[in-house]
Amino acid sequence: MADSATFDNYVGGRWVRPGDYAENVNPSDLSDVIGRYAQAGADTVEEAIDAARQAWPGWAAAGPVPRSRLLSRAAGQLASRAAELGDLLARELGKPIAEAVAEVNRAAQIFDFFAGEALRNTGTVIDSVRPGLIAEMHHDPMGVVGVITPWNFPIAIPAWKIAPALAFGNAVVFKPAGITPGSAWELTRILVEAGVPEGVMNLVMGSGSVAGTAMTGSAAVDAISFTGSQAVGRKLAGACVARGIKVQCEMGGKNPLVVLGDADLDHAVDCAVNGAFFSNGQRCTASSRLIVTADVHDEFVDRMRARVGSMVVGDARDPASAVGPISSAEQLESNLAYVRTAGAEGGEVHGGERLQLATEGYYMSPALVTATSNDMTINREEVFGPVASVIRVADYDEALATANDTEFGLSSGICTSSLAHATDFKRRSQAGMVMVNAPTAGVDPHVSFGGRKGSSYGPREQGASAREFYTQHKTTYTDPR
Ligand code: UN1
Repeated sequence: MADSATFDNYVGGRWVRPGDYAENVNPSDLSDVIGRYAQAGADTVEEAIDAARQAWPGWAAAGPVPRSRLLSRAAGQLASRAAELGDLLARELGKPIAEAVAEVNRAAQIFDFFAGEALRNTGTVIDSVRPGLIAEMHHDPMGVVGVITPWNFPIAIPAWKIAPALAFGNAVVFKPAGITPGSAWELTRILVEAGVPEGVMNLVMGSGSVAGTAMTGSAAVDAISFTGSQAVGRKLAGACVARGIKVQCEMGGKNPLVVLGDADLDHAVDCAVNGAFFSNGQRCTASSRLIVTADVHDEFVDRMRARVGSMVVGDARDPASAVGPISSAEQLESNLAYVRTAGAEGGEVHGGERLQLATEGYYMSPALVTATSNDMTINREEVFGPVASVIRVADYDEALATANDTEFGLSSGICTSSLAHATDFKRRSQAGMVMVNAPTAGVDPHVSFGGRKGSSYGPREQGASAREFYTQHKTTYTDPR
């Protein structure tokens, strides 16, 4: 297990010491070393996959009750330790503390939901066209499932992949993002203490290029669920399809929030601030394009500038901070470069500056870029930081066309008091999730999640839809003679 500040991988029911550890530091205070985390080589990933292969038939045969109970116990632990685990999450990622604690509670709710789903894996009996025969549809486990997760929701996204994988009788090999190993390690330990059988749950912390590639290249993995960038997701999906294995990718967005002149403007500003800047804007569901009709544009911009300008940036564990540090030096540099490009292409930049605070950390002020057009880089590419742009449009029709003019299609939103426009937008928005008078980000733990176009590939995640990915169909015919 762990000694003072080293954290090992978990393979085949044992905590395994690697050749290498990597230090992880707090982005709010670079002098704060959180711990030293194991770095899995390709050999460790192979061992984890072998262990999962051997363990999964037993888990598949265990039936729903042990699986449901395991998930319930994990949910209880997550909920009762939400304050402590939220603090760790805020410390390793820089997510503001209230949101970090809320994320742990959300992970608990996800485990609770799938504890129920484990008991509801019903099939279908169909009358055969041949008298006397019985046709049945079953949902069988996939086998060994690889779970590759990003850093921005380091406990909720692993929860919404691992909980259904285990609920439906699969064995898991879990590769978390390199900069948020602590939450992944704690989640794994919770499952171990809750009694997950040896080999059913494996943790392989390490780099994407080594551990992720080893997992994608293994012939013994039956399915991979991935959330992360479009570039990595497309490559991974290609590799999985070439090997004929099931794959699910969730790859980000460039989500529009439309504000019409008949909207409750205070509420629209709340939705935009929440959607664009909560969680430091590091959400694939972030409202990064604010599309506003001309009749209300100037008033909306004035109110947004006042709100965004007054957001307190500081240490993520300080409850006074509305915006924490950016997750890493690379991400900070990338955000600042997008802001510079937006200015160079003609946008008016408000905020978006590098900040030096009391502790050395990856701080920047949130940025609102006004006077943009939808063809500018800032409106085409996902920034993944506290940066939002405003696009002025003439009317609803132009707003809808602009909202849909993107290669992404994860979420979208509209603020309006017009039932006709809200209904039309729900119908014609080319996004997987459409919000009316609500932020584009922030989703329920028990409802299907996923996008269209370049945002997603494969079956939906979460809610009742999750079973589609974590099980495979079997049709049987029986003549009971
Ligand atoms: C949310 O908006 O609450 O990576 C969840 C992401 C998404 C999760 C967003 N997969 O940001």
